[in-house]
Formats: sequence, structure tokens, C-alpha cells
Amino acid sequence: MLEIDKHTLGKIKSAKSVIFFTGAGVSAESGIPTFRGKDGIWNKLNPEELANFNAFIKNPQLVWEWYNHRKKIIHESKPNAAHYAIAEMEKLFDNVSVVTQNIDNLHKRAGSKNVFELHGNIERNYCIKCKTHYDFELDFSLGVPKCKCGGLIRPDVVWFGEFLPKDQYAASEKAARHCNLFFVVGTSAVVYPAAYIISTAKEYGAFLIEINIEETEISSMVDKSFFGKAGEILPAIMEIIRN
Ligand code: BV8
Ligand code: ZN
Repeated sequence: MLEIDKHTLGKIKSAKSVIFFTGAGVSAESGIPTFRGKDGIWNKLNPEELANFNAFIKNPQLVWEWYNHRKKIIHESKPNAAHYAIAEMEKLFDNVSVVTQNIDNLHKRAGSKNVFELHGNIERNYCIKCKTHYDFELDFSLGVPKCKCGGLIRPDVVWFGEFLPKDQYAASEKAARHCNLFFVVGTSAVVYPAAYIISTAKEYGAFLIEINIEETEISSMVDKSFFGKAGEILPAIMEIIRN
């Protein structure tokens, strides 16, 4: 049974506007490797070699192999209890937003309506020249897929050194300035400018709750940390709110 102190319970029960800010840890229990954890993908591969535009131009085949490998894992995965609890909690508060760094589309697959994708979505693609979107399974039988204009098609994800989608970032910032309760779930909170959203919520007076299997960079700035698996803690919090 999850222990919640009176003060934290009061903040949760009185909240109207709630944000779930998520990272790779919320999808770990779905079998999707995280980036920095023990078997994190960044331990094996160098982000600079794969998740940036120059690497794509230099070797689009290699970068696509890597994203298709991750897409295969994501398609063989399902949302877990953490994703479903977050979707379910949309019914328990006036308004709930999900601000995610994940490109795996699992929040939407779990039924979350209000999802802001700071780093894009692996299910979408677009032409680097004319920006035409190709949001469906691409054919790789003739090598790296090209647009009708001849431009290379890339995954619609944000690579290092690239700006975040303005509309998603602006909407996340706005939601962070108006929320009462801000959950930080399964993120090491070291990638920027995404992590600035956390400090914005803090600055505007939100009550910050961290859920992570271990301490992180932001454990010292949150109001409450629950150390454990998101897929166990979020359903437990939901039960407590319901009763
Ligand atoms: C940019 C999409 C402007 C692609 C990603 C300021 C300071 C320092 C550096 C910078 C700065 N500003 C910019 C930078 C550079 C850089 C950056 O932040 N570098 C970091 C590494 C220091 N930022 C950028 O490049 C950004 N763009 O700044 O553009 C610009 C433009 C022109 C010129 C100059 C600047 C773009 C960043 C976006 C990159 N794209 N993803 C893809 O996925 O392939 S980032 C990617 O990595 C993810 O999206 C995510 O954001 C990040 C991984 O972090 P997490 O999701 O938190 O995952 P991690 O594994 O680290 O942690 C998992 C956590 O879960 C752990 O804490 C673990 O304990 C926990 N956990 C595990 N299991 C569970 C669990 N918790 C609960 N339950 C469990 N079961
Ligand atoms: Zn094109």
C-alpha cells in the first residue's frame, strides 16, 4: 500500500489543473529501453552519431536502420499501467495535460487526449526539402525513401541541435504556468530546453511530485519524490484519489 503524507494528499485531492511530464522511464515497463539507464541505448550508441541532422545527411541508411529498429520494438510493445493510469486520471481532474519527451506514441495509444510531444513522434515522417509529411509505413525496398520532390524523408523527431516544435513547446510552457500539480515521471531531466518546463511549473507555484526508480538531478527541487516503478506508483495514486 502506497504511503502518502497528509500534505501531499491534500495537494493531490485539491488540484484542478495537472501535468504529467514524462521521459523514457514511463515506457520502461513496456519493454522499451531507456537512454541512460543500466541497459540504456546511449550506453551502446553515441547520440551525436545517430540523433542529429549531419549524421543523417552523412549516412541516412544507418540512421534509418536505427529508427526502424526502435520502431519495431515500439510496435511490438503495449502501453503499461503507468500510461493507462495517466489516461484514466483525465477523468479525475478538471484538466490534465501530458508533456512528453518520448517519441513512442504510447500515451496516445493508452487513450490520453491532451498530449504535447516535445521531441516529435516516430510514427510521422517528412521530406527534408519541401516538408511534405509521410505519416505512414515507408517502403525501404529501394533504399532510403525519397519524396516526390527528390528530397530525403526523415523521421519527425527532434534531433540534438534542433529546435523543438514551437506549438508543442509553447503549449507546454503555458500549461506549466497554470497548473497546480506537476508530476515528473521517469525522466533524468538532463535534456534541454525540455527540462525548463519543470522549473517553469515550480516558478509558477505548482506542487511538484517526482516518480522515479532512483534519485535524479531534480530530486532536490521537487516537493515530494516517490521512488519506485511508475507502473506501480501511478495506479496506486489513482486508487487513493478515487476513494
Ligand atoms: C536544442 C528525440 C537549440 C530523438 C531527443 C542547455 C544546457 C545543456 C545542454 C543544452 C542546453 N540547451 C541545449 C543543449 C543541448 C542538448 C541537450 O540538452 N543536451 C543534453 C544531453 C545535455 N539539447 C538539444 O540539442 C535540443 N535542441 O537545444 O536546440 C539549438 C539549436 C541550434 C543550435 C544550438 C541550440 C534538442 C534535444 C532533443 C533531442 N532529442 N529525443 C530520439 O529519441 O531519437 S532527447 C531523448 O533523450 C529523449 O527524448 C529524452 O529527452 C532524452 C532521454 O531522457 P529521458 O527520457 O529522461 O531518459 P533517461 O534514460 O535519461 O532517463 C530515464 C529515467 O527513468 C531515469 O531517471 C531512470 O531512473 C528512470 N526509470 C527507469 N525505469 C523506470 C524509471 N522511472 C520510473 N519507473 C520505471 N519503471
Ligand atoms: Zn519533398
